[in-house]
Amino acid sequence: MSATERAIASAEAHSAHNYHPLPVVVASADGSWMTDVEGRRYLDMLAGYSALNFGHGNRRLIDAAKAQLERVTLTSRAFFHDRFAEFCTQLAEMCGMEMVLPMNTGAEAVETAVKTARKWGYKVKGVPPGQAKIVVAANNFHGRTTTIISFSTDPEARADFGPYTPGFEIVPYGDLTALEHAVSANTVAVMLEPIQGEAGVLVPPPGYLAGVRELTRERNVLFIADEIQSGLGRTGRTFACEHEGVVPDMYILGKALGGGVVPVSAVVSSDEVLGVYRPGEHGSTFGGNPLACAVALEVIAMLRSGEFQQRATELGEHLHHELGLLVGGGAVEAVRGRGLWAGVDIAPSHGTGREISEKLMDRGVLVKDTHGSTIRIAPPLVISKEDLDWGLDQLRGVLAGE
Ligand code: IF1
Repeated sequence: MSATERAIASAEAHSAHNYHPLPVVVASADGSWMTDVEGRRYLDMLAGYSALNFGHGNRRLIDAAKAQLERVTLTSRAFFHDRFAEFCTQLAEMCGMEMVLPMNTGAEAVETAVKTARKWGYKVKGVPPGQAKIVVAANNFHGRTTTIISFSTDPEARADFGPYTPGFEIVPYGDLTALEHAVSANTVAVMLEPIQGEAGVLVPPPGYLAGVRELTRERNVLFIADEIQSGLGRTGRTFACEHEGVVPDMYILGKALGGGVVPVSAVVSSDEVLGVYRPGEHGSTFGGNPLACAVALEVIAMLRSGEFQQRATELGEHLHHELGLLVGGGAVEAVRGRGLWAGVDIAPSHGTGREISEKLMDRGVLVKDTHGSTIRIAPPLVISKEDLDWGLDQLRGVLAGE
């Protein structure tokens, strides 16, 4: 058996099979490239589902983490620490908001957003106790906790995990009329991905996000934007909402906020909304820990320059131009996305998303399929144009059956 086969067999024998990874065993990574246990190199065009916007082993992030590792890594929130205030201040400032509640994973931040919206509904809006409703979109992906999958429309994500958490309404993504009918007196929030990632990088119709903003403002409902995957430079802006000139009442952030080094997530909103909490009402052991704050502060500093957003815009235009040329050639049925983020629908005649992903792996490119026939392309924002073009050449070769 090869080193790869041995590692996979052992992993399969001793871990739950809740994933079906491509048969590659990564041993090291740098920038946009990963190296497996046998020394083979792969261009990473998934970037940890956008957690690795700044690439593997980003010098600034590693140095920030190393320095903090030597100082203090965890205090719990029972005490303050000397990175906490600057993290919350700078993150709130980047979002144009006032207050932060730090967590660790995206799902934890989404759960925090749900709890916050409900508490705001009862304490501020005056919704009767236990009656709060939150409107979400069909084909959403917000994480995998029991409450979050309770409002999923994906049978795989829901099956056998009941009983489900009540209090959610589901409307078609992009449909403002349906949304208007769903919002009632007891609606406390509308929670949406500004671009639906897992659904296949679905960009909403122009004007949709602005319409959601207007409707929620009119009806005194919180507009919550889950920018865990779409945010922090991926689409060419700090936040995907910016493409429509929209500022939500609350951002949910994660993934790239920790730079792919440590899990960092947060809910960011106003004093009115996050001011509903009293001590002891919510929390987390690791939320806002010194190591997370140190890395996230470096991420915020890097985003402040605008260079990553600019790269995602310029290289994203190139990416979408090249992918667009494939549509109509028989192998690619549609391409969607924004910035350095694309969903490519493969014609069934040319294979499933998984089959294309495996063929790309054989050529040294790593992507992830979703929902059968779509592959997602989301390289680190530090990818060079040469590497991006090389990756596109491999995709063209696979689709041409070379
Ligand atoms: C897996 C998907 C992507 C997210 C949005 C919240 C979360 C995610 C918009 C939860 C996480 C991850 C989860 C990961 C694969 C990946 C994923 F395929 F599952 F749906 F990116 F599209 N909101 N997405 O995209 O954040 O708790 O994971 O930190 O579960 O396999 P998390």
